[in-house]
Amino acid sequence: MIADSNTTTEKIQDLANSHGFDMVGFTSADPFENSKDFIVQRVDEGLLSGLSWFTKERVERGSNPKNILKDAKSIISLGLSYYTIKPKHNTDTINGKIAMYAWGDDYHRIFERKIKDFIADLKQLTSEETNTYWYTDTGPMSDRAVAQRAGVGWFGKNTNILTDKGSWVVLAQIITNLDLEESPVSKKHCGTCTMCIDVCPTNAIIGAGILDNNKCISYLTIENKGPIPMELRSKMGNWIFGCDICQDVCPVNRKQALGNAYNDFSQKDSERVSPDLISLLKISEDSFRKRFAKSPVLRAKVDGMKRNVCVALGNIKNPSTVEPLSEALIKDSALVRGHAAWALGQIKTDSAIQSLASRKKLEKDPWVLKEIELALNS
Ligand code: B12
Repeated sequence: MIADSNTTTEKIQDLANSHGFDMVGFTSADPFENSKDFIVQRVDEGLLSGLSWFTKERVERGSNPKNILKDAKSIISLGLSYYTIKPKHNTDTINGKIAMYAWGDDYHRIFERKIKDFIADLKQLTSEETNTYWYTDTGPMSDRAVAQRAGVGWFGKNTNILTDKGSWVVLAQIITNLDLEESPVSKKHCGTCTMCIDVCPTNAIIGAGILDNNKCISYLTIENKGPIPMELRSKMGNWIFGCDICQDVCPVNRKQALGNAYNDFSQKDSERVSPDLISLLKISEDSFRKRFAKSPVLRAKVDGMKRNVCVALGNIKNPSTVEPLSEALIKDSALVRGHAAWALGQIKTDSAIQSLASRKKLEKDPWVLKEIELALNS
């Protein structure tokens, strides 16, 4: 479509930089055969089985950009760094931890705003006939496979794309009918380092570049809508939404710089970073929506969040939390009641045992009843 593709690619690179994308790379719209095979294998092995929507059909469709945009020729891969400074939190309260990508505004919104503006200018630069189709996260494409092939970064053993600016990066891509020059693929790799594998408390990284979704704290606290497997609860510490452990230890992340969209990702309110767990346990659905307005945290839903809070409290084991947990054991949904029972069983003071014993006489839900019995016998 464009004769002088070299120059156009450079101009698009400059345009993307001027729109504040921290990383920009280009790759062809050829099928992603290698990553398709890897991902299908992971699906077959059941490593993504908790995500019912993550099917082989979806992977097949997402692996060929031409299934999405018929006249696709290239893909523009875009990255935004979400690295930000943690606000100080109240040390008098008992706090949980939220993964860094979720401290500020939801990155889907941030990308949407930026990509729409960028595409408008891209059409001005090239032609109104330029076709585009963009995704971040929610599409069938592997955002990481695109970023890797477009030279934005390399696959870390924790499965994240590591870039020269670290792995605190979210990814998006624009498929287009423009014929663009491909960026060189990064030659970097993790070498012999296995820190992320060694440190994961649930042993979710079962091999270099292989994650068992069902054990990942990020999955357990965000995507999983049911009970958290009992054997994993005590390994989750006080993470209540997502997890950053495998990125925190990564040597590539030692050097850090703030990204261009820092203002969107940063957070001054420590309650959206290290929330007071007791107030979260008591929060109403309405207040939850208000407190986490525009935040990815809403994805957990109020009951999922309260479930996570119970697990964190069960790990912190502070006797002062017996009262609010006992209240949750009576008032909340079955999902929360069951995890409140577990937490009380971990704290195991006389009053915790008393609450469990009195609830046992009234509880009607068979799963919660079982949790209470296990907590009493633990
Ligand atoms: C499903 C999903 C999850 C699942 C499963 C994660 C997983 N690793 O598969 C859960 C809920 C656990 C999750 C968690 C997180 N996610 Co997520 N997630 C996705 C989603 C929707 C699909 C990912 C996918 O295809 N998984 C299937 C697996 C098999 O693919 P893969 O991990 O990419 O596998 C590749 C490597 O293993 C590599 N490979 C194969 N063999 C080998 C061998 C070696 C030696 C190596 C090094 C690599 C390697 O090739 C594979 C194929 O490309 C993408 C968005 C999208 N549409 O792409 C976001 C995405 C991957 N998530 C993202 C983020 C930010 C996170 C979290 C950091 C959030 C948090 N803090 O809690 C964690 C990170 C956990 C982790 N270590 O992966 C970002 C990642 C950005 C980046 N820098 O990589 C994405 C791209 C969203 C976005 N648009 O920015 N996520």
